[in-house]
Amino acid sequence: MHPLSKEKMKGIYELPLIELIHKAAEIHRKNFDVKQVQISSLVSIKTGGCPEDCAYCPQSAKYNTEIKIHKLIEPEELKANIEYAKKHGISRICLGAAWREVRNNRDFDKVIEMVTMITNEDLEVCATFGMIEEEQARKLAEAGLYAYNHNLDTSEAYYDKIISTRNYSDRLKTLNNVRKAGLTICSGGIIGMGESAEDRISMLYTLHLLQPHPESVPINTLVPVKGTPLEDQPKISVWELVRMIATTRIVLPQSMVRLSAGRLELSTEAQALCFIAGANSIFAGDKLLTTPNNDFNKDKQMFDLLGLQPKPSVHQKIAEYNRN
Ligand code: SAM
Ligand code: DTB
Ligand code: SF4
Repeated sequence: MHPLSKEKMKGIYELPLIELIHKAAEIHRKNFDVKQVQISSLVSIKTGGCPEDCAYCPQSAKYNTEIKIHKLIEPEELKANIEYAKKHGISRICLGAAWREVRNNRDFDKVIEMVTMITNEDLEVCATFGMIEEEQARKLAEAGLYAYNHNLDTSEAYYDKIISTRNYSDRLKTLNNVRKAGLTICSGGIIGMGESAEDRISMLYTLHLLQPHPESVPINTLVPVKGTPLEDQPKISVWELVRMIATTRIVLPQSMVRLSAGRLELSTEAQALCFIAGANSIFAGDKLLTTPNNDFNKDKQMFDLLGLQPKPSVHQKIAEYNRN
């Protein structure tokens, strides 16, 4: 796909909602089996005490939040998560650590071990560990890492309203390191932090200019957490979320669009609209990293009601192909 101009992208974002949803649904159907939605789970392997000051984040050491801080877990502790994932159609496990950047120390050896453990079970592993050098990303790739998550979060113009301890170019540099190491990229953002439509379009434009496009694009709605600077941020309308998802689907047609944080606030009807508009992944399990998430059984009921199926991991698809 030739890059679109920013004006063209703005035109898409501003389409009458019903037309936007139709257009996105058509593009979704062209590129994916619309019944398949990937179920991912999150594991916070190191929680809290992060030196960064991201205004949305309960894990920043700068804010007084009520999370349970812990140092890096041991690889064995992941066994239960792996078993649960395999039993419940979860095909990707995303490991999150509240680090500013990856360091070459004992903890890094442990995460390498974790990545190998999960990959050996034919699950996709994604990691979100903050800034990373190409060499470190390469080591994770060699251990089997499938994707690295590093969100742009918002536009470059709005970035310094949200984070002061790093800048947009640091973010883009990490994404470039991840790509050079041969990993797939998971990068998206958060809506509902007080940003304008222009900021949302700019963020999508930056993602759209990355070549190849990020394979995975999480769209989070802010979960306001007590103690963070954004704790009193007003809720956004579900229609804004649907508009964002539909635009993402159109401008990043082959990417997995992840209906991420904020799902707990959504009705089944609202989630169905998001799937129609092109979302094809969710985080499941009763906890995201530190905040609550939808009940797994309710999600299962939603899948049954809407006729959705859990999408297998790439490793499971290869294993299936080899068996036949
Ligand atoms: N420290 C790493 C980093 O910043 O890349 C990884 C962990 S961080 C928690 C991963 C992503 O979670 C953030 O980029 C942000 O998009 C999302 N996130 C964190 N807190 C959130 C909140 N309260 N509401 C919505 N999304 C949130
Ligand atoms: C992403 O974009 N959203 C997920 C995952 N990538 C790491 C994290 C959402 C975290 C929400 C706040 C919390 O639970 O701490
Ligand atoms: Fe740290 Fe990541 Fe939270 Fe920012 S989003 S404070 S870098 S854990």
